[in-house]
Amino acid sequence: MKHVLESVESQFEMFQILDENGKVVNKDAMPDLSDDNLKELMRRMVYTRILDQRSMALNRQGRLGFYAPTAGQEASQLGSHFALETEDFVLPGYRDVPQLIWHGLPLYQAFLFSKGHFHGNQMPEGVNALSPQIIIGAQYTQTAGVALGMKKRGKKSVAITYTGDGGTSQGDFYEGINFAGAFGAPAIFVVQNNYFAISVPVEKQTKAKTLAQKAVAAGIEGIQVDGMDVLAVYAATKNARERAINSEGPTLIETLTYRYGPHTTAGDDPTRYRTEELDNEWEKKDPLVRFRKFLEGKNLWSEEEENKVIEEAKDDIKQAIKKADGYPKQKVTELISHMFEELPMNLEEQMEEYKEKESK
Ligand SMILES: Cc1ncc(C[n+]2csc(CCOP(=O)(O)OP(=O)(O)O)c2C)c(N)n1
Ligand SMILES: [Mg+2]
Repeated sequence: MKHVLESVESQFEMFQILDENGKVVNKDAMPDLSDDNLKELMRRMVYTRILDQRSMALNRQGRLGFYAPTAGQEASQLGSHFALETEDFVLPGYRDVPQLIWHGLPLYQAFLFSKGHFHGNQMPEGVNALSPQIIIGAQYTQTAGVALGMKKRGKKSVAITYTGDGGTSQGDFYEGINFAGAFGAPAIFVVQNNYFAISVPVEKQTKAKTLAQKAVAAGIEGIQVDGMDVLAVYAATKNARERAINSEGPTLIETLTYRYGPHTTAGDDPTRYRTEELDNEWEKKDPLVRFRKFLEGKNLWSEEEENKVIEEAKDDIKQAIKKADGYPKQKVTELISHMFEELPMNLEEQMEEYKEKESK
């Protein structure tokens, strides 16, 4: 029995294309991306890093509400998203706002989501996504359902979802991957393993050596990827997408990554559960540094180009936060009517009360 476990675990070696120095270590796996595609990937990562820095600052100024930092996880988030098509459906967790933005959610709406405004959850026509899930793991069962729906309608598209290392301990995680496997649903399940569920380290979360190996019990494909290597994440997701639309079933992708900031802006102090050595170790693996070196080696990126992206991001953010600040405040009646299709009896009275108050 011990041998079975050991032989399973030894199969899940980390898939990498670019090492920490931006050197190609796996030429055969290099995805087919044009120079423009490669530059676009870098542009998105730089833009998203700036968005993270500005979001933290805006939160401190009281202009944003709930926010889960993303710095460190750009390759995991954007490399996987880059492998998708517009018709694919994205079911994000609370830390996955960048994927939503690159799937088409306007920035001002992402800010309204942070402020708790219902309009932040209203996907524009043609943006195939749900708003970020706060209930850990729930997006996994929803994804199995969305993907099965696509299959039944004969669509050549996939549903992709994201959770963290902590999320793999939830019942919904197992139900989702098992259901999708049983029904051959075109789903991609991403686990961004940033080694901590708030303050709980992954070693305390599970006895499993990898999270990717959890695919085995569901009878689906699983792969562990260097989540700081945007090309590896892209290639793994692209492959999973192709398999999914060719009726070869779902895939579980574990990306090894790190969040540089706190869990959320709600006030946890990472220095109480992580060491400086660990932080330093991960900053050396930084996805932007490594990809920048790779692109510079191909004469595809420069400081000038990067500064242009930074300015563009700052300008967009300035406009978007202004629009979010000026957006009509939500009313209690709106909150209730958007929550329920049919009003429960006990809320009818409150609805009347608030209609009255709001009309003054
Ligand atoms: C069902 C449920 N239980 C508990 C929580 C509280 N909670 C919020 S975030 C979190 C940790 C999640 O960690 P992980 O899955 O590793 O994701 P990360 O935040 O690291 O991206 C917990 C326990 C919740 N939101 N939902
Ligand atoms: Mg985590």
